[in-house]
Order: sequence, then structure tokens, then C-alpha cells
Amino acid sequence: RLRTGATVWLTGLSASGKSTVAVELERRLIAEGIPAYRLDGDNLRHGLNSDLGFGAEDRAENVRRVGAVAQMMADAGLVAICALISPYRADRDRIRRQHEEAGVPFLEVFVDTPLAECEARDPKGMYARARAGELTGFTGIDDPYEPPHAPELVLRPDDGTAAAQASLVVQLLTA
Ligand code: GGZ
Repeated sequence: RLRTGATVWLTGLSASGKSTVAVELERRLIAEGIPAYRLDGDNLRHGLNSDLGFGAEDRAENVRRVGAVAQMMADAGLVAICALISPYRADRDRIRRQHEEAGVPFLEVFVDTPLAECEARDPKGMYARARAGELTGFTGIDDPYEPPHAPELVLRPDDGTAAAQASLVVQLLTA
């Protein structure tokens, strides 16, 4: 039995694989008849969050908005799959608390791909630009990332492909 009505919150560095796991997880849930919806930080920054930048306050607001939307979706019975760097522990803990107060399950998944691996992937060339000083305030290079202390799940590269990692999240959702 798969749980419905929950928020799955994927946090981790840029290029850690959050979006890929989110896509795979959504596909798997829909295939099982579980309504799911993906909220991807990078995509939402073109719409809902197009007014936000990457300073600490804007990242906090980004996380706050997506957390609130996810909680509503989860309350309506969907699995809301969020993929945001969400680098600040306090911001993530705040939305966890709000979910808990409303009795909505919140599952924090730390996509723990080491910085060196993310940097080697560098799909958009942003790490290279950050290292060159052309891009400032980039998470992991000259901006902080605070890993969760007690995530419900940690995904590491040696767990296998994004599909294998998504399976671990599906297990987490299995009652
Ligand atoms: C981190 C940045 C930055 C800076 C642009 N720092 O890997 P991507 O490219 O496709 O996804 C990243 C995305 C981060 O958006 P989030 O909404 O997930 O961030 S947060 O939760 O911290 O608010 C990255 C791109 O935007 N990007 N500039 N300075 N990532």
C-alpha cells in the first residue's frame, strides 16, 4: 500500500540529481495510480517565484512558498514531490513543523551527492562559472549548504541510478 497525501522534499546541491529522482518518482507513482505532482525549484523560478533571487532571504521565501503549496497539495491527497536546493536547515525545518502541525506527512530526502561529483557533472556549466568568479553566491562554492540532521532518507550515488534511488523513496512511501 502506497501512502497518498504527503510531501516528499528533496534537498541537495545543484546537479545532485534531485530533479531526475523527482521525475522518476512522479512517473512511478502515476503508473501505480497515485496522484503526484512535481514542484521543481528551477522551473518554479520562471513562474510563481520569478521575483526571487539567490540571497538568503529570497531562498527562504522560495522554500516557504513551495512548502505552502506542497502542503495544500498533500492535504488534497496528492504526493507533492519538491526538488529544491533549500540550503538552509531552518527554512526546511519550518515547513516540516507546519506540515506536522496540520497532520500532513513530510518526508525529507537528502540527495547526498558529494560536491566533487556535482561539479564533475556540471550539466549547465554553472560550477565552472562559479569557480571562475563569474557567478557569485553559488551553493557549495561560495554560498552555504546545510545538510539535514535527521532526514527520513539519504540517497547516495552508490545507491545506483536515479530509478534505483526513486525506488528507495517509493519504499519510504509504502505503508
Ligand atoms: C544555486 C543557482 C544559483 C545559485 C542559479 N545558487 O541545478 P540547477 O541550476 O538547474 O538548479 C539550480 C537552481 C536552484 O534553484 P532552487 O530554487 O532549487 O534554489 S533554492 O532552494 O536555494 O532557493 C541552479 C540555478 O537555480 N542557480 N543561480 N547562486 N543555484
